[in-house]
Amino acid sequence: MAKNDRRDFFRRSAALTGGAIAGAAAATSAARAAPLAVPPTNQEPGRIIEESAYGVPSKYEAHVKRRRTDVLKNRQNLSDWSMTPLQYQPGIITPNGLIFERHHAGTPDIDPRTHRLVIHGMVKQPLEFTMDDLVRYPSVSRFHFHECSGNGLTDWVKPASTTVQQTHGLLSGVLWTGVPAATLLDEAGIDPKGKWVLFEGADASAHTRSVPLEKVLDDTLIVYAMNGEALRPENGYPVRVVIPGWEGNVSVKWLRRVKVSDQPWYFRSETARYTDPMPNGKWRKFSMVMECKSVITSPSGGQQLKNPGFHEIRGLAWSGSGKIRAVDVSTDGGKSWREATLEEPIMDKCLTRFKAPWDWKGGPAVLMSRAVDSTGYVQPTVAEIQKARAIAGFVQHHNGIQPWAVNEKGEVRNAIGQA
Ligand SMILES: Nc1nc2c(c(=O)[nH]1)N[C@H]1C(S)=C(S)[C@@H](COP(=O)(O)O)O[C@H]1N2
Ligand SMILES: [Mo]
Repeated sequence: MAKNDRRDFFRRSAALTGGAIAGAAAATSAARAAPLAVPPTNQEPGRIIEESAYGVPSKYEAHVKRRRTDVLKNRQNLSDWSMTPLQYQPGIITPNGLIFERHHAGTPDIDPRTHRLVIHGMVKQPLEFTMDDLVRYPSVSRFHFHECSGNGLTDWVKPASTTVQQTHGLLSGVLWTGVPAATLLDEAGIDPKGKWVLFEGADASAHTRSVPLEKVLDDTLIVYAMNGEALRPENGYPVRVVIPGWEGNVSVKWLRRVKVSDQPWYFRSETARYTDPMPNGKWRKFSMVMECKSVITSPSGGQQLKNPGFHEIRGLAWSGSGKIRAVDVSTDGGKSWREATLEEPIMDKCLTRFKAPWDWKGGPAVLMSRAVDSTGYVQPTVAEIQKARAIAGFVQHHNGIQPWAVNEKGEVRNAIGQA
């Protein structure tokens, strides 16, 4: 945005916010003079504290839950996934019971007392850790987004999914706690010829990936806790690796083996899957960074605007290459854009919230968001990302701009490929 445009924009949005909030008061709440009736909850004591109970959300929030894709039919439930209800997520953190799940052969039930993790291969001294050993190491906690590279794979070309949970819900925001992988590898002593690191899971898929040593020493974590409690079984209990900003697939769950080598292993998940077909007929050799992306979570698919007037456009932006620098929003399908407000804290490889006031006139509109990260990378349109890849079947790493179409009744629907 040029300097003058920016000044104009601030004037316009200040006017919009002021005027619209006054309008919203008239449209969404009723004037009242008489005192409120005293409700029954004021007249009798509430539920008492239950001994040793693990708290659960209000029964009125029962609709807020993980769901499977509504596009693909799963017939065997072993290689499966569930998605985060982003339309109900008010902050940058996803509660543990709502973090998306993706596994290739079910969730194992691992006893932390017998679980062992080894570091071996090109190291001076192979090491074996119990869970008690791991928690004794100096620990760190970091906020990061967590996204499966298959996020959006049902909606590459045309709208198939109805809600943002279905289009973007292979995404969560998590506070991870554990030990930097560098600490453990340092202790094992890396052979100077070491260049790649293998991570292997203790599940029935024995899921395995190769990660460059540079990334492992930079910011990779061996974690045992998420959002203030032990990992949940479905997310890797008792220990997993977290590779910040990279596709979820490399963050191997139920971690049992770390091996150092001078070359990658070329596993199925890095050759037959999780890489990208390019227009020249070749496939990318490794494609692990999740590039800059954003999505409007409200208003979003399946929701309905009740009244014209003030609405706050809200959404999430993230980048595997750094921090979010800016998010622009459009309400006219990308013809014009204005800058949204980013909500602090804005952290590296983490979900960032954005908000923009919008005065809905009651007519059709197409809402879009476009994120820019700290490297200057701009989130592509769907047309641009389609051109950059050969779209055939299950294509990964979809970071195109998501359009939501609003009709005159206020109904919001997925308009990917149509706007
Ligand atoms: N051991 C093991 N690790 C795994 C997987 C798996 O099937 N087995 N799935 C991977 C994939 S594809 C993703 S997207 C993430 C999902 O992590 P989550 O279930 O905690 O969200 O775990 C990765 N790590
Ligand atoms: Mo994934």
